[in-house]
Amino acid sequence: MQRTRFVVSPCAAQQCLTMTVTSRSLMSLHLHSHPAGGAKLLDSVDEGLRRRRRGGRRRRRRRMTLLRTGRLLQRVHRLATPTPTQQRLHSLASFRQTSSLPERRRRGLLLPFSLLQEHLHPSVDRGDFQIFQPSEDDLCRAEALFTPSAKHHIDYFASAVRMDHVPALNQPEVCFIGRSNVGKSSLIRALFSLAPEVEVRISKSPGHTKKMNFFTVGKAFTLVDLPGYGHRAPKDFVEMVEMYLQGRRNLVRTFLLVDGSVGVQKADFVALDMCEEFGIPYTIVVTKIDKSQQGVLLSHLMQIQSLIKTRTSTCFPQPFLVSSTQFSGVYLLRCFIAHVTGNLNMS
Ligand SMILES: Nc1nc2c(ncn2[C@@H]2O[C@H](COP(=O)(O)OP(=O)(O)OP(=O)(O)O)[C@@H](O)[C@H]2O)c(=O)[nH]1
Ligand SMILES: [Mg+2]
Repeated sequence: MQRTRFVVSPCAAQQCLTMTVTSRSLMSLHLHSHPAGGAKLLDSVDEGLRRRRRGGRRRRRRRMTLLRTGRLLQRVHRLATPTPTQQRLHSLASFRQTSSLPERRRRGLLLPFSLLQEHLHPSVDRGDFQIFQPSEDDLCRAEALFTPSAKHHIDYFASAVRMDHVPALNQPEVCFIGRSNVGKSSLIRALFSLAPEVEVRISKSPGHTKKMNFFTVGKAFTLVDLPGYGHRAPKDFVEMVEMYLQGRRNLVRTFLLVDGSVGVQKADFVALDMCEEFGIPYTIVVTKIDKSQQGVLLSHLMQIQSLIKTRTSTCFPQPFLVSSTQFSGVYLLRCFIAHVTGNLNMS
């Protein structure tokens, strides 16, 4: 029971009156006054208590109303304020969001080569650049795989610096290799743009990714961000990455990234020869296509195409063009990953 210390003003009791009362009934009354005033005092105490109870009820009711209003306002505010996920979702994260764009811009985002080819001489064979041609329905279905839900978690899983530290996962795996700073982590971040809570760290300075970082896409597949080779590569890079590429049983595709603004570099030839030597299926991805002029990009692309034709046997004939900052080619690559990991039958 709630106990209240109650003091009646001296004008009623002419003396100070201290009482101990409960909120429901008067429990005890200690009068420090003349006994004759007792009845009068009791009346005034009763009246005081009643008023206090009424006031208390009113105050409680007001408090409850305020609380309820407060909670309601909080809920409205919560609904109106975007969640951290919504806040960080890029406006082009989803392929569907491109539908409101002008046709040419949309085509450039979905099939970057389609715009580039306009600058190609008619005698140049375009076939090898358009082998993988998914329908919009395929793109949609692939996107669903890259969209997290309560039953389909997309998450960072583990990091490893040695082969005996890599997580034992059975689902198909794809990995990203390339020179430091070529844009591996940025590309993974763009692929995961529908799950912005997945943290993929990127940096302007080369050699940022030091470990093999594993990301799981539900039970469908795993995506691995590898450290870069070349400038500021980790000391144990060769041992770490070579062992992984050779020894990973569930690795179904390696994406070898080449910087579209600088073309194939010496270190890229070494990586390409390594993939050939290991006999692993790999695909070349040309990054940062937003960075250079179209003529420069086209000449680099022609160089890559001739390289694939003349020097490779396990490389997919079509190079993929991407810009992780502008999302060009990202939807197509999502679809290709879904396809090579066995999660998408093309329509
Ligand atoms: N303009 C442009 N810049 C990009 C693109 N992709 C990546 N970058 C920039 O390139 C720099 C390196 O990107 P990262 O993704 O960290 O490169 P990385 O290959 O993971 O590098 P390491 O982890 O060091 O091997 C960052 O400053 C990115 O913002 C792109 O498509 N366009
Ligand atoms: Mg990185």
